[in-house]
Amino acid sequence: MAKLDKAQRAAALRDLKGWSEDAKRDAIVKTFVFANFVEAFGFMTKAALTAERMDHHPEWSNVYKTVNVLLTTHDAGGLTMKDVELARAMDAAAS
Ligand code: H2B
Repeated sequence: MAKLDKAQRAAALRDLKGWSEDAKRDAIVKTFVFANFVEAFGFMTKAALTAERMDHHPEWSNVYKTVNVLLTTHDAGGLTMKDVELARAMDAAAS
């Protein structure tokens, strides 16, 4: 899986709402805020099953109703289409 070039990153980020680049990690990040802990954990459960199916896993943390997500491809040492696909799936799981 190849790392995204500048143009590919710009295009991917344009289509992803609420995601931004973390240059230090060559990653994309988003903070999801839900109504309460149960909603947040429900999202994490859905996203976890999708991530496992994709064999692509988020770096994330949860505090009460907030879930902070960072996506990067460890095998490639940076951002790839797999991260973009998982970001889309996480947005779908959150809606
Ligand atoms: N998740 C992420 N985010 N990056 C990876 O490079 C990665 C992964 N690699 N999940 C997968 C698992 C790999 O370790 C297994 C062996 O396929």
